[in-house]
Amino acid sequence: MKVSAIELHRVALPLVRPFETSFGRQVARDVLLVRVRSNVGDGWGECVAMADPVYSSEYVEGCEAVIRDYLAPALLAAGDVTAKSVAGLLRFVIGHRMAKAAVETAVLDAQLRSEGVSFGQYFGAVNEAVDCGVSVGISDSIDELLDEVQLYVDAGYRRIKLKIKPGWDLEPVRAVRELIGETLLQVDANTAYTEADIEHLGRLDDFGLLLIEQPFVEDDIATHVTLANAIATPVCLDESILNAEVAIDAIQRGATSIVNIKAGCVGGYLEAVRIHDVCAELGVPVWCGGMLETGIGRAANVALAAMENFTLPGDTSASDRYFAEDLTEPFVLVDGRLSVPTGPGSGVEVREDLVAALSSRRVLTLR
Ligand code: SMG
Ligand code: MG
Repeated sequence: MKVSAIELHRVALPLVRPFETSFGRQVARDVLLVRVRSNVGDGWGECVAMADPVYSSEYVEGCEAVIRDYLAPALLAAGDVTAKSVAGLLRFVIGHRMAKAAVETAVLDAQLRSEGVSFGQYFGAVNEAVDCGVSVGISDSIDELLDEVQLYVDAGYRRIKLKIKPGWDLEPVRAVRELIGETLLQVDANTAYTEADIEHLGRLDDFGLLLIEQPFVEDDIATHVTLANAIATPVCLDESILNAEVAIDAIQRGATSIVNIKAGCVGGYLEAVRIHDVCAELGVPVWCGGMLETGIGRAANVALAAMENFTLPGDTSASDRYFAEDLTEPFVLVDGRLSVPTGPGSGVEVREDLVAALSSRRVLTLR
């Protein structure tokens, strides 16, 4: 295809309830959407960057700048483009994986819509629906946490993930374990701990957790190895997984025995499929992470999560867990699962009227 224009949309989308993690409390998403216009049709991609650089070095304004000043001009100057050629075209820019992922996904969506192929078919999905988990933020009290968890259990979620940080770990986990019985339970620290906490984290072994996600900073593989050797709970990397090569290295060093794959963080769905494949070869199960995506990003995540080695429930929750109104038709939980869209490309339609109504500034069109 030949890309003729790239539009950058910014949407202010309130969350139905605040989401607190070890790095802060979020009440809304500041969503950057990329629409690629081409001779074969249009495609959309959602950037997963948060408003501030507190989860990752990337953040919305930075992503917008790098797309506007570097990625979009490179794509517009290229001749014939396919989703497979995008990563190579953009390789001259170091890092900026969230920005690159949004651009590549928009190209992939346009390409597959024109070919009549769904994301699921393209990725090699083997399931028609995926098991869903839900990520539960840090609460003001254990009672409030239990109320929220109960809502999700009642809604049918197949796995609960609790956000933890020093001072909010053993007691909430103990209380939730008592509440939910055998239901699958895991925790996510978002890098809030240090090597000095290893003995303390070992106490989580009492609660039969599926895994502990990313206790230490993203560039510290070594301390994750030490922890994995010290505790029974499996260690799972998220922020550290930058690409397939890092995943292989971390697995071979014994830092992670389960991998959280976030396509929006590793440069796109093609890289996410590569990570899935190398993990499968190494016998390491994976699950699909989430970045509070709207239906646009969720559609692609659900298709990815339908691949064979995604054997654990993902952070692929229903639209109503995040937003009063989604930017696409809503994703609805049925028996703890979401259906994989079957239509061409992402298989969902962007509600352009809503995108325009919630827009926080004028659309930027690059040609
Ligand atoms: O999309 O349901 C979701 C959120 C899942 O907890 C989630 N994501 O580190 O795994 C993670 C976090 C990153 C985003 S927190 C704002
Ligand atoms: Mg995480």
